[in-house]
Amino acid sequence: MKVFTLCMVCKDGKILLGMKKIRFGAGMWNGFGGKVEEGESLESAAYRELEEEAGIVALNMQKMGVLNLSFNEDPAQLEVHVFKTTEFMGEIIESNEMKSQWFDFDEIPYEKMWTDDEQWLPLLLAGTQFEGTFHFDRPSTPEYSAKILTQELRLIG
Ligand code: 6OG
Repeated sequence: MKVFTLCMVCKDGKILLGMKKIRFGAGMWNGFGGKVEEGESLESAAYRELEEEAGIVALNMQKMGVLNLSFNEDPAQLEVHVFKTTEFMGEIIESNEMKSQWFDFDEIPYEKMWTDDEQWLPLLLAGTQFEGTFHFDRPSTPEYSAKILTQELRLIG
């Protein structure tokens, strides 16, 4: 089981998404995040990854949900802790991992995102906390969009 963070930056009715250039999820838009390091808290990892990938320092970090992700044709099991940031300092930069762009909430490019995002991102934008379990056929690649085989999505609170 690998533990990751994922931070969605939302401001003035827009969401900042990054086009992932390398590794897991390359070719797709996503929030900012990565692997939680040994001895690091989930929240510190979320702040660190956002700064590394988008160049900005968050002023708040709200825990919104957790995703349990697994695949039929791949042993990877991921626990992704999802956060929301609405205030930050600094200039958005392009990193070697991510090229970022703002999207209106009604123009989110779900067709070029992980297929689970369409299920939970509307909840996050509405301020609802969630816990989701998604089982996919296999990880997405730039040529193949992972299909959800089973899913469970629970709203919290
Ligand atoms: P690095 O390779 O940068 O971390 N991630 C997912 N995000 C979404 N929305 N859906 C998924 O469904 C995901 N699986 C992984 C977690 C990978 C980043 O990608 C996220 C991390 O933020 C399968 O270290």
